[in-house]
Amino acid sequence: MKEDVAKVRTFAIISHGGAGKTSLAEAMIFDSGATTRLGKVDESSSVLDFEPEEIKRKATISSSVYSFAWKKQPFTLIDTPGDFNFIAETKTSMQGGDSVVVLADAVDGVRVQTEKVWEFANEFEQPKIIFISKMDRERADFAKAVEAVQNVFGKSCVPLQIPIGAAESFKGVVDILSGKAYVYGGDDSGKFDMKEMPSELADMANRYKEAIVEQVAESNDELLEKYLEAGELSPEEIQGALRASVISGKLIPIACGSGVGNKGIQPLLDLIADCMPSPLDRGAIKGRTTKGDAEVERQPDPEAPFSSLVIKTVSDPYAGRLSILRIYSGTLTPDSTVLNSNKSAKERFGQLLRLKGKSQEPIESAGPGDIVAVAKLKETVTLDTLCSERDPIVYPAIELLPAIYSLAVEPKSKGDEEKIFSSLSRLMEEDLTLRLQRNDETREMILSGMGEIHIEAVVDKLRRKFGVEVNLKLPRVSYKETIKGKTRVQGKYKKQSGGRGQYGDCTIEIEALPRGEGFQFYDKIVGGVIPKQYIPAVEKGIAEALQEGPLAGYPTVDFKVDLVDGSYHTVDSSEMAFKIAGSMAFKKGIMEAKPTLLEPVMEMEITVPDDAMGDIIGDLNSRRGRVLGMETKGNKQIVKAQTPLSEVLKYAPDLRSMTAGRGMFTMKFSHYEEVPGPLQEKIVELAKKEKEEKEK
Ligand SMILES: Nc1nc2c(ncn2[C@@H]2O[C@H](COP(=O)(O)OP(=O)(O)O)[C@@H](O)[C@H]2O)c(=O)[nH]1
Ligand SMILES: [Mg+2]
Repeated sequence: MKEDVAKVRTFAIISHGGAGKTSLAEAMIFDSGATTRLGKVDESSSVLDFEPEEIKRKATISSSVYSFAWKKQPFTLIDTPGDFNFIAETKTSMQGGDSVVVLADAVDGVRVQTEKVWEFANEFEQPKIIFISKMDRERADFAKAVEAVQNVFGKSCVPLQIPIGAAESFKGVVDILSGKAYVYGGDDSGKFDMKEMPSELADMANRYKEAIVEQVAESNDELLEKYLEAGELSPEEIQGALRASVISGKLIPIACGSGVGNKGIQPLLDLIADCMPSPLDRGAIKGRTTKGDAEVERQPDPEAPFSSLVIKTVSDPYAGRLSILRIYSGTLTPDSTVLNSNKSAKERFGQLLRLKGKSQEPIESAGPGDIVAVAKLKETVTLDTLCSERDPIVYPAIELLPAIYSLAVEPKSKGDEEKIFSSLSRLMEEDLTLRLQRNDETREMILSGMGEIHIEAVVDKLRRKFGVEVNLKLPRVSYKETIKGKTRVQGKYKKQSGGRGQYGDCTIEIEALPRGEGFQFYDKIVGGVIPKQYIPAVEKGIAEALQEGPLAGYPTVDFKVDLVDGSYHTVDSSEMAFKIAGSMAFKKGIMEAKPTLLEPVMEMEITVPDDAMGDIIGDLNSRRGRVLGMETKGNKQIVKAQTPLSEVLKYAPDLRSMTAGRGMFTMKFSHYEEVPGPLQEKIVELAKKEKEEKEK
C-alpha cells in the first residue's frame, strides 16, 4: 500500500575511509534489535565488512546492504567504501538510496574523499544528514567539527543534536528542538536515560535553535511572515517545515555520537525517520523507453508497473551470480520473470531475498524503496534496469569513473593464463571500473583500476574465489624502432659445403618513412636477377624480422624497402634461403640507416585545484611533458598535456600525493615520438641485458 511506502527509509552512509561508517551502521542495526551483538570492525565481527579482503584491511571494499525495522518503519542502509580505490562501488550503490548520512570525524573533520562522495549525493539530488562521529575519541571537538563542516559544505548545515561532554567524558546527546537529553551509561549497550538538557548546554542549544528556526522559516513565505510577526514558531510548525527543508536540501541537519561506543544512535535513527525522504517524497523516477526515443516515468507506487535498477552484483564461483536491485515502482514476488530492458532479455528467478549484510533471507514480496537480491540471472549486470515485461522502461546509467592505474598480471604457474582471464572476467561483473586488456605488442595482460590497493584487492579475491595466483608488475612500455636515414645493403646467405646447398642474395635500399606509415616493400628487380618466385620470400623475411628490431628487440616501423638487386643459384636457391637473406639485409640496413627508438606519448587531461597548479606543471616538465593548454572550471584548473607513457606509469598515486587527493586525470594514447638520445641508450642497454638473461 502507498501509506506503507511513506514509512520506507533507504539511505547510504558515506564519507572518507575510517570516519566510522561501518561502525555507525553496526550500531544502528544492533539498536534496532536486528542483531544481538554489536559488530566491531576492529574485532572482525562486523556483519557488513565480512569479506576476507575487508577483514584483512579492516576497511570496507564493497558496499553492504542491511534491511531492518526502526520503530516499525522499514529501514535499509547501504554501507559504502570511503577509500578512493573503491569509490566507483560507492557511487553505483548510492543510487540504491533516497538520501545519505554523511560522516565527519570529530577529530579529523572533513577529508577530501568526503567532498567527492558529497558531490555524488548532489548529482543524485539526495537529501543529507551529517553525523559527527567518534565523539568519544581523545581530542574530539564538536564545535571545531561543525566549523569544518560549514566551511566546506556551507551554512545550511546546522546542528540539531549536540553532544554532552566530549572524548572520555562523552555521555550522550541533546536533541535541540525537544530539549531532551539522551544520557548513556559507560558501556556500548546503547541503553540511555531521557533527561532534561544539562543547563551548561542551554546557551549553545539556544543559539543553534535560533539558527534552525530561521532556516526553516525562510523555506516558506507564510511561515516567515508569522515568524517575523510573532518572533517564534510552534514545535509542530517547526517540525513540518524542518522535514520539507531537509528534503529540499535547504537545511542539512548535523547530529553526533559514537558508533563504536553506541551513543547517540537512536536519536539519529529518529531524525532519519522524521526528516529523511521516503520514496514518495522523492517522487516519480524518470527513465526512457527501450528505443530511447521518449521520456517515461514511474511513480513509487506498489500498484505501478514493476521497475528497478541493479546496483550491485556479487559473483561467487559456487553460488553463482547474485544481483542486488533497488525497486523504484511496483511489487516484486518470488518465482517471477522480469525484463532486462537494456539487453531486451527475459530473466527468471526463484527466491526473492532481503539482505542482512552477509546473510540473506527469503521474502514473499518487495516494493518501492526496497533493496533485494535475486540469484542466477543470466545476462544482467550492474546498472541494468529490470522491469515488468509489459511496461518496459530504461533508467539512465551514471557516468562511470575511468580506470587510471594499470599493472601487468602474470600467472605464478605457467599455463594459468586462460584461467586468469576467465576469473578476472567474472570479477569484472562485480566491479565496473576494472579493465582487462591484452597488449599484443608487449604480450602482457594489463589490469586497470583506480589504484594499487584496488588491484591488490582484486588479486586477493582472485586467489580466494578462484584459486589463481598471479604476480603484479608495472606494465612494459611498447617502444618501437625506426630509422632516420637511408642506405643500400646486401644480404647474402650462402651455405654450399656438403649436401644440398643454400643460396640467397639480395640488395635492398632502405629508407625512412613518415610516422604511421608502417612497412612498405617495392620490387624493383629488373632482368630476373632474382626469379619472381623468390621475391615474396625476401619480403616475408623482412616482415618477420621487423617484429624484433635489431636495436633493442622492439617492432620496427615507418620505413620502406626497395629490392633492387640480387643473384641466385639454379640448384641451391630456395624460398628459405631468400627469406634469410632478406632478414640479414634488413638487420644490417637498419643499423646503418640511423636507427632510433620511438615511445608512446599519452594525451592527458588533469583536473587540479588552483593552488596545486604550479606543482603540477613543474612536475609535468620533469616528466618530459608538454603542456598544451589550461582552462579554468570553477575553482579548478584543467591542464591538457602530452607526456611519454614511460613517465606516467605511476601518475595516479603521484597526482594523489601532490594534490592531497583532490586531483583527477584521464589519459589516452596519442602518438609515437622519438626517445631522446641519453634515454635511448639506457633502454637499449636494458634490452640487451634482458636478452642475455633469457639466452642463459
Ligand atoms: N573511538 C571511536 N572509534 C571509532 C568510532 N567509529 C569508528 N571508530 C574506529 O575507527 C576505525 C574505522 O572505523 P570504520 O567503522 O571501519 O570506518 P569506515 O571506514 O568509515 O567504515 C575503526 O578502528 C573503528 O573502531 C567511534 O565512534 N569512536
Ligand atoms: Mg567501512
